[in-house]
Amino acid sequence: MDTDLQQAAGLLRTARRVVVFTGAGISAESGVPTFRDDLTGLWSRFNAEHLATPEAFHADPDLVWGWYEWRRSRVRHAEPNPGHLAVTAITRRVPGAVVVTQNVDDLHERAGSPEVTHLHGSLFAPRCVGDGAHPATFPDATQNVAHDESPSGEPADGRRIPPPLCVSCGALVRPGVVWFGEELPGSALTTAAESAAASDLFLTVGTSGMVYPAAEIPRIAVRAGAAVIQVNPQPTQLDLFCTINLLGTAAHVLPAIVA
Ligand code: BJW
Repeated sequence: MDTDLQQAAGLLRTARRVVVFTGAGISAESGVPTFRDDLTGLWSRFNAEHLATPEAFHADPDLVWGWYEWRRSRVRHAEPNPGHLAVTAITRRVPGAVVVTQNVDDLHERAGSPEVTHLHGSLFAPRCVGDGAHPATFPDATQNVAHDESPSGEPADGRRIPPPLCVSCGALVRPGVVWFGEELPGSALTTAAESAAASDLFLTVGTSGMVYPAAEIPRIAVRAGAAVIQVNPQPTQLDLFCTINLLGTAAHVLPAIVA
């Protein structure tokens, strides 16, 4: 085992207050696309301003809902990978370990991690846009969406699906994710910030560290004196802050440091 991996495994063995902070990269090997990777990232193929803002939903709800139905379908057909399973192993080994994710998929939960804090919401928690912000229940249409994908796995061009209407108040139902310009759920942000401030070991996995305020969380851990281990095959905005920078993919590196 190489020295950095050995050091990381050693830190994990002795740590008492561990936070695992994940981004889209941990789900990449499950076939869920990241946002900013060249060629394969969602934002290299789709315009975030037209799909991931409140203004976009207001302007064209059917386009936005259709795109998120395609995203939901992709996640439904994906399985947790060894990276997600290694995170679960950490939660079992270290009492009180906290998992904070920016991801809107449910792969940590399906890998068995308990109490995952979702900073950017969930594809599976749509809510209405009305005053009550009711949680929404409606028939799952993702089965149909999968059949409409092109051979490359992309949604049919311009596919529009009208959002359902809230059964409580009749307003449009919207994806339960945090779009650009929107506030993060307060309780999730507080849990993340407080856990980072109290941590002695902070693992950041598969995130570019570019999107705020989530990108502030690893920096809080650094200021608190925690050791920071990064797992990522590419350089990131967080390189400067890392105690150990493990250049590799989540599904390969995480199981090696948990073993
Ligand atoms: C692998 C791998 C493998 C690949 N293994 N690794 C301060 C400065 C500048 C701007 C701002 C600021 N504060 C706020 C802003 C504006 C904005 C922002 O941060 N913009 C930046 C882009 C500059 N932030 C906001 O708008 C936020 N809201 C806000 O600030 O509100 C203020 C407010 C206060 C009061 C009232 C009202 C408002 C909200 C941000 C919401 C982000 N939403 C998204 C979409 C979610 C829904 C959806 O999924 O569609 O969240 S954007 C997207 O980016 C998504 C992600 O969670 C987030 C982070 O991306 P992530 O996970 O890091 O992915 P990538 O693709 O960037 O990186 C993947 C990494 O994995 C790479 O490093 C790869 O190398 C690596 N990798 N394969 C391991 N196998």
